[in-house]
Amino acid sequence: MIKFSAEVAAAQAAGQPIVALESTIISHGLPRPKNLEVALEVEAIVRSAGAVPATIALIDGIVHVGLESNELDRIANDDSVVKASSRDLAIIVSTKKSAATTVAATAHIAHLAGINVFATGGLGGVHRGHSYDESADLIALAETPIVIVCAGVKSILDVPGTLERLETFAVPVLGFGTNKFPGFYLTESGYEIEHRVDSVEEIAAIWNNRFELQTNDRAIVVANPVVNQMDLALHNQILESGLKAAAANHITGKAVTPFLLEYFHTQSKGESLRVNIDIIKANSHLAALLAVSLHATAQKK
Ligand code: PSU
Ligand code: MN
Repeated sequence: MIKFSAEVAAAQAAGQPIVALESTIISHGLPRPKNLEVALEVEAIVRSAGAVPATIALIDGIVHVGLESNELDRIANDDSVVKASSRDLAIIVSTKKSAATTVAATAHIAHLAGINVFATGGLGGVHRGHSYDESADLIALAETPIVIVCAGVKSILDVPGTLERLETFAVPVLGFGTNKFPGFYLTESGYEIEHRVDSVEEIAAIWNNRFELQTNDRAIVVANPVVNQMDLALHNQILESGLKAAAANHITGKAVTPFLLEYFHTQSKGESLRVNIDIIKANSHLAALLAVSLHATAQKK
């Protein structure tokens, strides 16, 4: 049921390090035409760090691990591409539709394909004001052994609520070079995290030790703070008006996150877009370095 791109198939045959990349960022997170440009740049960043990119999506009902350039173009530009989380996967396959995959769906497929490092922008989590609205990303993190590099959870969410859920699900959260939990568009969310790592080798060691301890049945979150954050006052002002706009427009379900991201990008006149792109690039680079390090430790064993 899985089709591998030529590049990913070759990497798997040769045992090279691979980084999974999600596609909802491309289809529903970034505006056209920047989305395709960024998707290609992110893949190039992974390659230049010594790993092979595997962007994951469903095309005409087939699960793709690694996209050829025409397939990436389709995910970026075809209006019929829907946003698929874990629960949608079998339905999309049955109906032969095309879909971009969220963190939850991408993590699941990456694990199926034997990939253990994954880069995204910001995780989904508990929504503000509606704590019953919890991203399926959280459940996927609780069920999928994979390292996910992100810039924290999206700042549009209930950050402390999400951190508490990650604790409940026993998902370790590692701050990369920091004890401050990053806030997606913001370098710091205002919440602390207990564990800090300063190198990919430390993450690789934790990953390997989890196998020995058999606590490796779930994800590890690596939280990588953005270097040049969005202007704080602008961020807070747009967040407040964006949440009101989402309520006024009766935006619900899986449309909430894309609505708020787009609201930010238009209201900030591209400032949040600049930050979002920086985040995705930095996380993909770090994920690639980690994949290379994990690969080296696996070979030594
Ligand atoms: N990170 C970004 N942009 C995005 C997303 C993450 O920088 O668009 C996507 C991911 O696919 C994540 C999804 O899984 O938002 C969360 O959606 P929801 O809140 O509906 O679970
Ligand atoms: Mn939701």
